[in-house]
Amino acid sequence: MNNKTLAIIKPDAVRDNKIGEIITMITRAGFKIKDMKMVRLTKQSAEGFYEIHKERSFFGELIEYMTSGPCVPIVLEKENAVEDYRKLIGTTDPAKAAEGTIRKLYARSIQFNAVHGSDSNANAEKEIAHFFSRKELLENYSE
Ligand code: 3AN
Repeated sequence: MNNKTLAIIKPDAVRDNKIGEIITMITRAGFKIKDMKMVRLTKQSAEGFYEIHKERSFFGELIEYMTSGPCVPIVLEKENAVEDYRKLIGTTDPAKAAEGTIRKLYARSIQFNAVHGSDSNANAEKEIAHFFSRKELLENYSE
């Protein structure tokens, strides 16, 4: 069954001019782009998105990083989207990521790790809603 996941091309990868290369890897892997935008997160919005990490020692740095420039949230659809996209991006720490993964190719460190991917279908739904209102989601666009 097809499902959706939220990808984010993070500010470091946008700054490095890698949006196109990363999207090419995503579409070559069989994902369909259902929605996409370029936004600069506010502090409040980034804190909301990463709420689950708020007690972590790196939370402040994570928020600073995610608000440091524009990022590109993308709604992807594919069979087994959540799991397959996590495989395509590789582990959180690029030093440990498999060859050929997005993080192995484009991430600098565990902190500046180029891309995000939802870790479950339930979180994908929440994360998509964080960036795309029901009304603006293209699949709900009726005009
Ligand atoms: P993933 O992005 O692989 O799901 P999470 O959810 O554990 O990983 O971490 C969310 C984000 O927090 C990471 N993408 C990274 O930017 C940052 N992060 C995670 N672990 C660390 C760490 N040990 N030090 C600094 N930043 C981290």
